[in-house]
Amino acid sequence: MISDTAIGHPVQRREDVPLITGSARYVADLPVDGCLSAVFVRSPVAHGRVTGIDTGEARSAPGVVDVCAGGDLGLPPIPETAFPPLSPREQFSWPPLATDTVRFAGEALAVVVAESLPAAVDAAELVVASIDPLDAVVDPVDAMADGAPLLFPAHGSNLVIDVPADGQDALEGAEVVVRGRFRNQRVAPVPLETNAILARPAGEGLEVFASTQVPFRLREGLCTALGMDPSTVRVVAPAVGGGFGAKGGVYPEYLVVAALARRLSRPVRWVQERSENLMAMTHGRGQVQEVELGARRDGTLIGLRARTVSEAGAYPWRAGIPARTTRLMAGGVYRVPRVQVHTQAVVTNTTPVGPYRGAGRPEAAAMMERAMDMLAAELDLDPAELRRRNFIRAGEFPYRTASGAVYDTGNYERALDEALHLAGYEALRREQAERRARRDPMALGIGLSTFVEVSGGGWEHGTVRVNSDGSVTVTTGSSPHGQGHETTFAQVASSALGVPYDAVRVLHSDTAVVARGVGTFGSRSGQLGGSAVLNAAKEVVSRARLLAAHLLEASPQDIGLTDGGLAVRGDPSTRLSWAELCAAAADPARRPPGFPGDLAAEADVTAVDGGTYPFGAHVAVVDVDTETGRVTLRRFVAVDDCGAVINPMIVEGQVHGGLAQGVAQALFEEVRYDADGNPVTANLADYAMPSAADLPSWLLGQTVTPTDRNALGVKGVGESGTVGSAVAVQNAVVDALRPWGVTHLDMPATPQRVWEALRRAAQA
Ligand code: MCN
Repeated sequence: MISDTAIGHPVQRREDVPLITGSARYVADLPVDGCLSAVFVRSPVAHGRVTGIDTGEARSAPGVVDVCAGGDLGLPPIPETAFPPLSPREQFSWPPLATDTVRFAGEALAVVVAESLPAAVDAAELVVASIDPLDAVVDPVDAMADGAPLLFPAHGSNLVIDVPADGQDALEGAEVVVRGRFRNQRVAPVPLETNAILARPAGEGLEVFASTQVPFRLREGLCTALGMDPSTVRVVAPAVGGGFGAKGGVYPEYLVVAALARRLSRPVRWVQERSENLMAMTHGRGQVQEVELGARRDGTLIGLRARTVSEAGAYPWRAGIPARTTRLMAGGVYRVPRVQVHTQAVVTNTTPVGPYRGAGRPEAAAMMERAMDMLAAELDLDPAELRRRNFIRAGEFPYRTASGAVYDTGNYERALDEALHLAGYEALRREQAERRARRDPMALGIGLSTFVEVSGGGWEHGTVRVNSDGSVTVTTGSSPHGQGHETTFAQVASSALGVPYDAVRVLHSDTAVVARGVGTFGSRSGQLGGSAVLNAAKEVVSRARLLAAHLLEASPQDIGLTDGGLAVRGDPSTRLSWAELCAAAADPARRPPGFPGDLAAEADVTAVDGGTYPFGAHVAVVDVDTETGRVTLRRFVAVDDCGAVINPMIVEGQVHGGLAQGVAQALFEEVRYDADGNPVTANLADYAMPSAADLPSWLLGQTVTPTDRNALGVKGVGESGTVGSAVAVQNAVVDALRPWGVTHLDMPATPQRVWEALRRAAQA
């Protein structure tokens, strides 16, 4: 039956069976005869001059096939990603194996390749790196101070991105201004599967299996670095155990392993260990925000002025992506006539920072939503009321913001109404007032966030082909790693063609099978990849109508879709099944002159006006024990609007995952270093990643405001749960502590931090 698997229905993910039963194959599982194992030797210090790397003893260790360091492989350094108007600058490029300087603890210095993993691990211990330590700098603000140790002395400063605010004084005419300095702490993406790659020679070229979100981008990066023609390189992303944005780049290790496979003419595999992952996979967030929000006494916003200092880590590489997105989205869901953001990013002797679920939007939402709560407190207004007074109204779309985004569609007040209703807001405020009146040491906090984010930039590719047996093959350039594209894209194709859902196969993540594509990040796949599949399917239908009209001697306008084929409208007896149509197309005697020999089509879909703007409203309810500082998240309501929905079950799952990561940032997670740049959270005992037991049961609501920027009406959902949730919890904690004199608390709200904030406030 098509009806209960069509677009809009909660179809169970077809991906789940192989994933849950263990038959899915990750890079580490691929059976490849004669495969060598690579192990990286990493810098034990955060900053230093490399004076020599002695690989002699390692080379002669049992089972060792090769040891390379520094420039041995002749690989070019990895370029910085552009931050318009700045273009990539060579001096900040990242050498795949450190040459003269190491800039963070965990930076790759050398690689050992051996017949077995244990042999490679043992031999790696024998590589001796001589490093003259240099002073390290860890804190981004310290890194900007005069006299700070410089990571790139030729640049003269650690400030690598400095884009001033534009526009006139944002606060002019404000009757009240609230000011804050917020620290959006650095967190680690921690996908279940770490980075991993297997490269093997294939004729003159290479076959590469990698844990990546972007097979086409990886192929391009490999070809550029190795001087190869893309037609000779095949990249496959097999089962990928999550990425959360951090697998969107071409890592140094990936270039090294591919180069080794060529150099040794043998397959080489590398699978990152967990501690290695916590040091060498890009981190996320890491932004210090100085914010001033001006308003009139009635709460009407006048302007936002901010300076954001993003941590780039040791190499700017992909750090510009979140930094510029925070700038774009700074004004949030409000009519803010003037927004001025001074965007900076600095290098420090720490792991490079890059996009992580939300990539700059959670930072923007946290900045604005904390400031809105401060303003509400200053004006003695209910935070919900202050938000209501300032929302961009439903009739004002498309809406051009002061920072240059053009929001497509929205109804922010409706989302807030729904969230407040689901949370039982009035009753909660009454309970809070009662507890405050009796000075209950168990404080109740209610935190709101109303947020908007940007999703789905760039373009994506899809094809649809009807096979001779009437089944359908879809290909997509997107590369799912937990998002369920095989399910949702099959729903799209089956709905558009009127074929059973089970008759549709979706192929992806293999550059030998898919002609071109971009990949999966930025909550882009449903709207761009899904719409490409829809457009290709519609093209197949319109061609099939011409063919059916020819065969049935009818006018194409009179031909319609019927269950499993096409027929003259109102006359099911004329039905031609898809298999019959396919056979007719293949037969030159039966198809019309000039008609192609198959029923297939392709489509590329490009984002309109920078993408779509999903939004929502979250309400967090916390109990804070003011005697111990312990925070318990009692209730969490999330209303997310991602436009039209292809699969509500998958959308819910995506929101759940996003909420978990946002709440984790609010309450538990933080990447930390000591003053010398040694990582102190490089394993999962020290890095507090929550389990399901640490999280509440989410209460979800939904509003549906379709976009007019793609054929499906779909906006992104993969990140929105993360965008609004962290600050909702943070606002709830601060709300709980207000009677104790606490006006702001940086994340994560660990018991110690909460307790210290209470102590400080009591002493003030
Ligand atoms: N969808 C839908 N209706 C909508 C929007 C989306 O049914 N209105 C479906 C899509 O068809 C797709 C899924 O929901 O099956 C997510 O779609 P989308 O929002 O387009 O996001 P992407 O597929 O592009 O996934 C990227 C997004 C990002 S950016 C991060 S980070 C993230 C996320 O997905 N990382 C994840 N979700 C993740 N989920 C898992 N399990 N693992 C990760 O690493």
